[in-house]
Amino acid sequence: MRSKLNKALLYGIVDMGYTKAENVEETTRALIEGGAGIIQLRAKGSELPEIERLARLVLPICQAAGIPFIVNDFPETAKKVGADGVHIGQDDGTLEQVRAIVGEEMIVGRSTHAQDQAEDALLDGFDYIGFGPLFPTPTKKGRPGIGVENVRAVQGTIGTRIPVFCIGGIRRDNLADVIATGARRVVIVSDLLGAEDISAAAKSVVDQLEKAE
Ligand code: TZP
Ligand code: MG
Repeated sequence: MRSKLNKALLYGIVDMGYTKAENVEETTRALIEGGAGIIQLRAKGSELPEIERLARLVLPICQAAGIPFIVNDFPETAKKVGADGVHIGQDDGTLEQVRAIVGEEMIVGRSTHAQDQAEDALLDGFDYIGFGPLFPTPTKKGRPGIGVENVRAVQGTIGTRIPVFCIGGIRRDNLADVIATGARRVVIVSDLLGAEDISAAAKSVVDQLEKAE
């Protein structure tokens, strides 16, 4: 699955803040149909049994498509359902602590909010990073945007070693500008999940990212 991770340009998040539980499968399929190369389940505030239930819905869809399925925040749940990976934040412990739960094979990603954190994540041995939020976003309330100043440097140093997914406030209408600052992979949540045609929206993003390569 690490080789599949390396191919992913668009990281799709099935975020329960924007998706009704009954639409989880449909949303997952639409993101994948549009070209998302990796999918995360993000269910802030949901109880663990519900996260586990949703994960068991999303996982087989990702498996059928041959792309990695990542659980946000909960290594035990990721392990229990047989996910391909887990994503953790700066305050969610060390890679060692997570590896003790999920083992060596699972993909482990880290959120980073500054260049030094991105460098640390690479040195620690994380499989990929999220870098942002580039811009303030309602999806992650209370966190300031870090701007695009360091995107080119992070992409050039870290992004040549592990995937760097820029995140936070990226939309179809500013994607060209974000790509122009050096981004080559992105996470887009609200602009895709709020789109009338999620699959077409994702496809337009992937098309732009492919051209940037
Ligand atoms: N981490 C940093 S920003 C963010 C997360 C999960 C949310 C990105 O969502 P959106 O709607 O694409 O700004
Ligand atoms: Mg987290």
